[in-house]
Amino acid sequence: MSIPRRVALAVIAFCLAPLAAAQSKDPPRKPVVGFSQVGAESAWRTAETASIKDEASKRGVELKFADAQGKQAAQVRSLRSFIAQKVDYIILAPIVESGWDEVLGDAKAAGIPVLLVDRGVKVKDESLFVTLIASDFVEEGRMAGEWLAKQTGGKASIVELQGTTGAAPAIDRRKGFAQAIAAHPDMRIIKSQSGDFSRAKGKEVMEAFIKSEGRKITAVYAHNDDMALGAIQALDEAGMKPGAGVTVISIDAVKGAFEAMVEGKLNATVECNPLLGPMAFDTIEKHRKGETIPKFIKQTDRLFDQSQAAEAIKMRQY
Ligand code: GZL
Repeated sequence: MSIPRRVALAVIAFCLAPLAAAQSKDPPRKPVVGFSQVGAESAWRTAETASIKDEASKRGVELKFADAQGKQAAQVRSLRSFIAQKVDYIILAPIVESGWDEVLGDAKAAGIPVLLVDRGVKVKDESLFVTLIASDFVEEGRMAGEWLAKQTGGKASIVELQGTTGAAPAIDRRKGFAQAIAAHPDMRIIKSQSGDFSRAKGKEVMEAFIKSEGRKITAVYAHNDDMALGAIQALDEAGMKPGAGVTVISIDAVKGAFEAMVEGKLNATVECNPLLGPMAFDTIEKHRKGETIPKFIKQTDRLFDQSQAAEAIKMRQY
């Protein structure tokens, strides 16, 4: 008994339909991503911005970039604008830890996942962000303190240049350093003040420290290289021989720090990786596929001192 031709064709079409559908499926549309950046206060920040912008263009992702110029209110406005534009993802480098519950709640209500890069936030509900891609700042502070203890034989009168008030790296680098030197009663922080992560402010605050403490100062701990370079300028102008008479330790490991170590004016710096672009966009791709994302994606850091500077500077990307 022959099957009518039209029935046979219908059966074949039915069997091939799923295959045809699979082949016709377009690749998923590229996401549109809003990136709210702290500002441009340091060489580290510039490197981070470049890394995220470069990675977006490499992947053909439309990136809406907003520079908050150091103002949290500007960041909140940018996030609201991204929500109104219905972006697919938000990348946020939060200038300070607090004050994010409401706007991150609005992003969640709009169904827009938020990735934190470089700095964390304190929120009541951690489901307000997908993950934090950053260094462990307490560990960085501890590494700096332990190195200084070894370098000075556990005896130092330290002035501390803190980062931006309320920022996660400033809070935690201070905490880690204090933990490390607590084991050494002859290591004391005699002055501590924010230099806002900038070279100019770091120089200004260091000049005030020199004015009030003068030759009592035997070490400087700066929460980033930009402030350390400003402090080195102030020490030079005061004839206090940075890197020799006064030991200087900082964090970031940007190129300027290596140049200062080669010159013998900076003693050591703890690396804090700013090249977070690839990890950020890999994480977005994984999230889109429904993969489970850890709440904290920790970057590895290491310390560089003068003995490694001349070699290491040749390999530095930022
Ligand atoms: C660290 C970053 C800090 C850098 C500074 O992740 O937030 O902010 O250490 C930058 O140089 O200004």
